[in-house]
Amino acid sequence: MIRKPWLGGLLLALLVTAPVRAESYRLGDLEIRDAWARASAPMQKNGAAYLTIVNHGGQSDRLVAVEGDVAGAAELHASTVDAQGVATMHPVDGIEVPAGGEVVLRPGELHIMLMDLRRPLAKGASFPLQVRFERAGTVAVQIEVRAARDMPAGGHGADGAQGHKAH
Ligand SMILES: [Cu+2]
Repeated sequence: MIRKPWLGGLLLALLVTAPVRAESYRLGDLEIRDAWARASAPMQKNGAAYLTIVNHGGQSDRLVAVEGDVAGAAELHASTVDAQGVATMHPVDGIEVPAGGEVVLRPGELHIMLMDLRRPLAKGASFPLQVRFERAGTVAVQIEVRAARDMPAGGHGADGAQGHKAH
């Protein structure tokens, strides 16, 4: 006997939609979502923020600058791992967002480097960053601070933590 088969479907739907997703922002043809930063350790000098940019338009754009009073400066960085497995990172002029494509900033890869944090990044808090694109202009994005262990699977880059002591 099948009792209330719809209940299972309802519960499944709730489970699927339950995870809290960061807000998404629209700026012209660009959509910015999943904006987050890793919680900082006490006395940590630099932090890192990440986001996903989707370009729904037919022309490419470039992420060219990020600003926010949470840090002394914000830079766009790329991380690379050399043949010896040593992670290094370097500033980049901009990050291309191809027409109809998307770019994901994530630990161990492209990231927004928050230099000289003015206050610790506490899990559960959030802070605004001004994100500027060459064509689309500037949008204020609220960055959610997450615990390091909440990072997406597969990413374990050093940016924002140990790796940035070299700065
Ligand atoms: Cu960096």
